[in-house]
Amino acid sequence: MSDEISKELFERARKVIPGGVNSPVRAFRAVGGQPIFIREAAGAYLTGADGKRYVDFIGSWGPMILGHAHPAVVAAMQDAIGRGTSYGAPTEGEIDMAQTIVDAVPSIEMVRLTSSGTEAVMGALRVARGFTKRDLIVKLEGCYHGGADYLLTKAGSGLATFGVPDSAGVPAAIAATCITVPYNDLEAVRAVFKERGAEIAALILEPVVGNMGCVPPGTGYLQGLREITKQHGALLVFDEVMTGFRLAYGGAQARFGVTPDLTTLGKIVGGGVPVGAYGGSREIMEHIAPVGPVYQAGTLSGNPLAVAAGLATLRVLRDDKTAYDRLEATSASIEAAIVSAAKKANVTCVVQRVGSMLTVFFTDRKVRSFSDATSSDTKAFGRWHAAMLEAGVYWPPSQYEAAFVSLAHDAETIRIFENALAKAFATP
Ligand code: KE4
Repeated sequence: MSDEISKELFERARKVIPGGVNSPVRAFRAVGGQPIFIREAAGAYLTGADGKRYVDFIGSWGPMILGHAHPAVVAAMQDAIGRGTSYGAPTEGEIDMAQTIVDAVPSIEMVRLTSSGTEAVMGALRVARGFTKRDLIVKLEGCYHGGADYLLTKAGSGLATFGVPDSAGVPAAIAATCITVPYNDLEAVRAVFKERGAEIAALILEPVVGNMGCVPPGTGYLQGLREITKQHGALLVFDEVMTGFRLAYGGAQARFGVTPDLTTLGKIVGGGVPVGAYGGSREIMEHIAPVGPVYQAGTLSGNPLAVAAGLATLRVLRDDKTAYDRLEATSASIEAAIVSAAKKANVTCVVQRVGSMLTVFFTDRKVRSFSDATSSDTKAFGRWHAAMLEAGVYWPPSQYEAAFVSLAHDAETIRIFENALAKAFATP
C-alpha cells in the first residue's frame, strides 16, 4: 500500500523545491515510484509520513553508523544547544575533534573542518595544487567526490584525454583540468602520468568505491597508485568521506595499509550533522590560510552543535572495542541473507561488500569498474527496490549506490530483511 501522505507532500515539495528534493538521488528517479517522506528515525528504523516503519539501509548515505538518535549523540547535542548554536569564533570542541581525527587517521597530522564532504574535497585539492604548484587532477571513473565543478566530469574519449563536463553549467575549460581514467586499471594511470605527470597535482579516489555501487580495489591497486603518484611528485588523495570511520576506525587507509598524502572526511565525522574535514601532513596543511597562501574558509566550519554530534559519534566508535567486529558480523549476515534468497529464487545478482557497505548488482559478473557496473539491469534493480520498500525495507534508491549497516541493525532487523528478500526476489 503506497504512502498517500508522502505523495501529497511530494506534490507540495515539487512546487517550491527543484524535483521536490534537496539532493537529486532522494527523488527515486533511478528506481521509479514516489519518494517516502520521513517523519522520524530511531536505531535501525525510519518512520514514513504515514507512520509505516522501515528498516533503514541508507543511514543518511553513511553518517548513521551508530543508528539514528543514538543516546550519546542526542545528549551531546542537547547539552551543546543550550550554549548557543554558532559563534564564528574558535571553540575547545574543535580542538578535541581535530585531535580525535589526528589520533585515528594514519595520514593526518593536521586537519581543517568544513560543513560538507564537497567542501572538504575542494579544500584538499586546492591545497594539493597550491603545494605542488601544478594544476591537473586525475580522478577515476565511477568515483564521486561531491559538487565541485572540475570533478563533475566524465572520461573524454580515449584514456589520457581531459574530462568533459558531466553536468550543465561546468565550463569546458574547468572540466579540462581533470583527467578521468578507469578504476582498477593501473596501466591507465601509468599512461596518464607518463604523458602529463609533470602537470598533475593530485590523484583522488574513493579507496573503496561506494558511488558506482560498492567496488573494492583490486589486489595491489592502492599500493600501485601510492607508488605512481610518489614517483611523479603528485599527491595521493583518499576521499574517505564515505569510508572514513566506516571501514575501520582509521578508515580504508588503516584497513588496507596504504597511507595517502591527504584524506577527506565527512558523513560519520558529523554523526548526521553537517561536518566535513580534510587533513594531511603538517608540511602540506600549513599551506592553508591563515598560515599559508591557500585560501579556504566557512561560516559554519567547526560549528559547535555539529562538532558535538560528530565528537560523540567518534568517541562511541573509539571506546566500544567490539563495535567494528559486531558491525562486520551483522553485515556478513545481511550479505549471506541476500545471496541465499537470490539463489533460492534463482535470480542472478552479485553482492559486493566491504565491511558495512554493500551493493546488490543485478548483473552476472564481478563489478571491478564503472563499465562493469553499467552492465547491471537497473530495471530489475528498480523492481527489487520497490518490492523491498513495500515489504518494509528502505534500500538506497539507485543501483549505483552503497547500502550501509549500522550498529543498531540486529536479529529483528535481519528477520524483517529476510522476509522482504523472499518477497522481493519472487517479484518478476
Ligand atoms: P557531501 O558534499 O554530500 O557531504 O559529500 C560529497 C561526497 C564526497 N565524497 C564521497 C565519496 C561521497 O560519497 C560524497 C557524497 N555521497 C553521496 C552519496 N553517494 C551523498 C548523497 C547525496 O548526494 O544526496
